[in-house]
Amino acid sequence: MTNQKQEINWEQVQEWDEKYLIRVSNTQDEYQPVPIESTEGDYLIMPDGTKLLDFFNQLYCVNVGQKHPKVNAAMKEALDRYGFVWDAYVSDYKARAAKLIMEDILGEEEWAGKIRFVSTGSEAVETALNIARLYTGRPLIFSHEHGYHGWTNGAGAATRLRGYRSGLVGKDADTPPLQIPGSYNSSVVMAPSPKAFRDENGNYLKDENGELLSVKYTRRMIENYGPESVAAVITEVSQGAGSAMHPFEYVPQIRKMTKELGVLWINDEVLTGFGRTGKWFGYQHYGVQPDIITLGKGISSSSLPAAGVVVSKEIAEFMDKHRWETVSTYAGHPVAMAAVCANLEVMMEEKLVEKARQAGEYMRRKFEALQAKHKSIGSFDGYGVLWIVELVDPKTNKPYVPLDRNFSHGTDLSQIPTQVIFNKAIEKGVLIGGVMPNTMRIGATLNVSKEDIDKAMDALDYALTYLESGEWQQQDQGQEVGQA
Ligand code: 6DF
Repeated sequence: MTNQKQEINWEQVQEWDEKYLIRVSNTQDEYQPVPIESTEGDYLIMPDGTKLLDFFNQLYCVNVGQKHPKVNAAMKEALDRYGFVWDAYVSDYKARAAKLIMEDILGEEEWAGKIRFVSTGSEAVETALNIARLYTGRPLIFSHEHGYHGWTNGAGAATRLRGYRSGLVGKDADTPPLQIPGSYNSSVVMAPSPKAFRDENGNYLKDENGELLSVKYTRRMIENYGPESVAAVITEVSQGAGSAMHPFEYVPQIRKMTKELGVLWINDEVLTGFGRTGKWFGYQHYGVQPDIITLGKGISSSSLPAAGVVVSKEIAEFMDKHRWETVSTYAGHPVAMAAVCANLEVMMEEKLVEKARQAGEYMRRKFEALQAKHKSIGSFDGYGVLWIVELVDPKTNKPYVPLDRNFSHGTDLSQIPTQVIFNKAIEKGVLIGGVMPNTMRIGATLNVSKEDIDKAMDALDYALTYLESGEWQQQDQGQEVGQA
């Protein structure tokens, strides 16, 4: 192959893409191809040279930025030595990746015992649920409304976002969402979201002891099923796909409750882990320690698929004494592990967790200024490079789409506020918006520049002005009314 960049026939590429690939969140008719020729830092580059500033950070998963030179070099070096050996074999990369996470990152926390690598976040959650059930000998898992933990059967049962039940969009707006038969299973119980217990002003309701009613109700449900049947409660300290920040006291109160009831706490850090929130892991904001955490996304900054599960010392000791029939072909893939090592070393050498915390403080000030100008920003919250912006109709101060997170994409995309924002901001070369109808999910690399933050916020300012004009709204929009 010459060094000259190979000419790619993008028309031919798009023809094959449209002809042969199964779509996921759109019907074939609705599908809008977005060709990306290459990536750089916080940017995606289209075949015509258009540069898109990615303020989703893909799926909140490119923590050190696209194509980081040290990560790419490490993968190339590993390719000089490996092909592939499966998990039964020892590689220096896998051992070093474990050491970096267990000693360099978690070494000062007495809870962490051992790690198991897999390839995706869903696999990490499957592994965590299996280990919790094996360790406790109990079947039930408690999850939460609007939680997202993956798509595979066990993880998918703990996920409760209707939009992920592949709702139909556009011309089939009145068609109920496709439910994957068997995707709800009886071994997972859904506890209420904190948002289910708020007063008319959005304040979170508490009992006379200061316990959030959502925690009190979760406790009541566990007592109803019997703690002796409950293996674990699984949470996200901040719901990424569900696009929801919790009241600060939620996590500490859930942890207190699980200890009192004698059930394990699994905190799903696939999305919030590895600096996303301005700390190495999201639970570290709340002064608590979990029994199990799940890892993915930022573990390699998505340079190659990698994920994992960290269990407590007590659970690790139990697993050491038992055989466990499980295999994942690519678990601990040596080249993926090389990417993990380089990715984590970059985060430490470049102090990216602290940079993410500082970026978060800057973004908070930018959101405050935007909210002073735009009444459609009902609220915003977040930390590091993980932010949630709740949109409201300035005329009513209520969400534009009343059904909100129990929404199933059952309406015209052009009437979904976060899609309206997306379509306007992209005119300024910025990708920003959300997967929930009324709530924007905003992310960036841990080392995002102030200039890029300013560019994204200017594009958001432009898009919010259009949103508030109401020019996009169809007058006969008869939305069914439902609870958020
Ligand atoms: N746990 C959490 N997030 C996750 C995910 C998984 C597990 C999805 C892809 C997402 C995130 C943001 C917006 C929209 O995909 P996977 O199997 O590697 O990981 C499952 C807390 O957020 C995936 C979607």
